[in-house]
Amino acid sequence: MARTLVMGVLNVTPDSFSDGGRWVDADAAVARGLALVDQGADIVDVGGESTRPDADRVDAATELRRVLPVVEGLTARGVAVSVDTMRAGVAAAAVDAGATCVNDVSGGLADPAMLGCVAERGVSYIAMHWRGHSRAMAERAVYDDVVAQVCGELGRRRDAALAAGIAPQRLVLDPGIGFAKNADHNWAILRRWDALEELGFPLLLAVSRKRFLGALLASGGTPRPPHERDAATAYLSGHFAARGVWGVRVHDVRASADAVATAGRLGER
Ligand code: PMM
Repeated sequence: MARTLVMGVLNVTPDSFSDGGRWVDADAAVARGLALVDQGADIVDVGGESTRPDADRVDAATELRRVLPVVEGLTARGVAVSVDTMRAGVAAAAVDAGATCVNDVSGGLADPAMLGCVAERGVSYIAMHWRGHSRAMAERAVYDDVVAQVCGELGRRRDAALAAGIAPQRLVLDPGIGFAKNADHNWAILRRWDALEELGFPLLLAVSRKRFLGALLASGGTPRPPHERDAATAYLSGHFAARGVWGVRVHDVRASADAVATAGRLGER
């Protein structure tokens, strides 16, 4: 792998925490995806279901209706697309429409058909650490040793993905920053990235605009709003690119693409 990949976030949802409601129209979403590529995205991650804390689930038909035209529109224009979904049916339809990667925040736990579906289609798979749907997330943010437990639980998802027949060279792992984790949990995981590296697979960093950055940058008790968390996000993109992370999933693509390029040049020998 030459360098860290930049995955641009494209949420085709009315309610995602940072870009919800902006790209619900398919043409606008495709245009947004093309703009992300212009800004330096290697992959556009298209999602039709918000996973923010307390979000309600959408039904499969709605999710498919949101995602499919956008995947088709982007892949027709030669854009590499991943589909952000927990549903095997949505993943299958998106792959059939040209998506080359399935990004599953549940790591195969939400839909028992997911791992087999991905294995059968031979596409890449991002398995994230997950402890339950949005409504149950906060109460499950309880750990004795967050680093050891996240690594242990994610290691079991790795094993399940491989056992289902997903090719090792197509598997990426993600600790799921902000998913059933409070700010201290998130920082602990980021500080102990070496423990995740020991799982032996490429890693995705997905911190973009997340709540723990808003808390870090709060002023007078008011969290920094999501779209003003991009400098902190880009710093982490550069930092983890220097560590050789496989990819960074971000909203502000330009800043993180610049950070990744800078880290790459600095790391040359
Ligand atoms: N976070 C969100 C959505 N999809 N996918 C992966 N692999 N990892 C994440 O941490 C992740 C994700 C939520 O953020 P968004 O609402 O801004 O997309």
